[in-house]
Amino acid sequence: MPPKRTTPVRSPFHSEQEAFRFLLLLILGLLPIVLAAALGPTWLALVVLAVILGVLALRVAHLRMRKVRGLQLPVKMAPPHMGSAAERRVLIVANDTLGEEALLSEVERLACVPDTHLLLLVPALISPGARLTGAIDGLLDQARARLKTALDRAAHGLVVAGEISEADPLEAIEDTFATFAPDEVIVSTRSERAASGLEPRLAGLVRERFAVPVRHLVLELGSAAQEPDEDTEARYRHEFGEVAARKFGLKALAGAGILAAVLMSMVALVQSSERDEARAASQAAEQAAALPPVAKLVVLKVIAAYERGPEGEKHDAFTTTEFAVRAGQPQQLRIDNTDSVPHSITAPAAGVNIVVMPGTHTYTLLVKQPGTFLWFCTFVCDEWAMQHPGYMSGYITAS
Ligand SMILES: [Cu+2]
Repeated sequence: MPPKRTTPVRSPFHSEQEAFRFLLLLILGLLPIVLAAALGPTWLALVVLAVILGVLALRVAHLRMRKVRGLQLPVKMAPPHMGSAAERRVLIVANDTLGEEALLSEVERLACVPDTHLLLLVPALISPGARLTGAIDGLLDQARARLKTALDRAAHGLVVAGEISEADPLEAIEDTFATFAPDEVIVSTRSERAASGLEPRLAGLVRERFAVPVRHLVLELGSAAQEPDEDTEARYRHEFGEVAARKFGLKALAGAGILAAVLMSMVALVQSSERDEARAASQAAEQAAALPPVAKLVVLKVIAAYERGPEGEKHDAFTTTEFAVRAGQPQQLRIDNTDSVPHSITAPAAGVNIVVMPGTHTYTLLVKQPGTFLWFCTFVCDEWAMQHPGYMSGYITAS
C-alpha cells in the first residue's frame, strides 16, 4: 500500500487580516458586556451578552446557510499541471460506492492507461454528532477498509494512491488540489444519499468550484455506472441543497431556542435573586425602623443636689435616667460624675452594674436580653433619690 499522505492542517482563518478582524470583533463584542457588568445590574450584562450572541449566531447562520445552499460563489480553482506534459492525474472521490464493481473496474481501467496517476479520496463523512460522541474511529476504520479493498483490487501501487479525509468532502477535495493537483475529478455517489454516503449534489458543487473536468458516476447496487445529464444534476443540486438548508435551519432554530431559554432562565435567576436581596434589605430596614432609635454615645452627668423633688428639696440625680439600647449590643456612656463620691447604675435583672467614679469616664452598658429593667444607685447617697426613677434610679429599655 502506498504511503498515506496527511491532510494539511487547516487554520480557521484564511489570512492575517481575517484573524485580526476576528480579534477586533471579539474586543468590540466583549466591551459592552464588560461595561454593562461593571456599570449596571447583572441582568443588563446578560441581556447585552444575549443580544451580541444573537447577532453573532444570526450572522454565522446566514453565512452557513449560503454555504449549505451552495450560494457562495468562490473563485474557480484550477491547479497548475504537475508532472510531465503527458501525465494525467485523476482524483476519484468515493465513499459508500467504493465497493461497486462498476467503480472498481473504472479505477482499474484508468490505472492501466499509461501516464495516468490516480488518487482515491475517501471522505470519512464525520458528522459533528460523531465528533462529539467520539464515533470517529469507527467511521475512519470503515473508510480505510473500503479504500484498502479498492486499492488491493486495483493493485497498481505505483499509480494509484489512497487517502482518507476527516474533513467535509468539498474541503477534502480542495486540499487535494493543493497537494495532488488533479487534471480531472471523478465523483462517485448514489442517486439518493445513503446514511453514510456522499451527497449526489457533490459533483455539481465540485464543478462550480474547480475549473477542471468533473465526471459524476452514479452507481446503484450492482448496476452499471450512469452519468446524469444537466437537468438531473440541477435537480440533485436543488433537492439536496434544500434538504441540507432545511435541516440546518431547523438545527439553528433549535440551537437559538435553547440559547434563548438558557439566557432567559439566567436573567430570571439573577433578577429573582436580586429581588430577594432587595426584599431582605428592605425587611431589615423595616425592622430597624420599627425599633426605637438608639444613640451611639450617651453623654450625661451625675450632680449632687440637682433635681428638686415633689416635697421641694433638691436631690442627687443623673441628668439622664432612661437608656434605650439594643439587646446584645454594647452602648457607650460618657458620664461626668461631678460629685465627690462614686454612684452606680445597677440593674440586677439585666446583669448591669456600672460603678460611676468621680470625674469623666466612658462606660459600656450591655444588656443581653430585650426588656425594660429598673436600675438604681447602690451607693448610699440620697436615699429618697435611690428609690425614685428620674433621680438616682431609672429604666434601661433593651430592644
Ligand atoms: Cu447615688
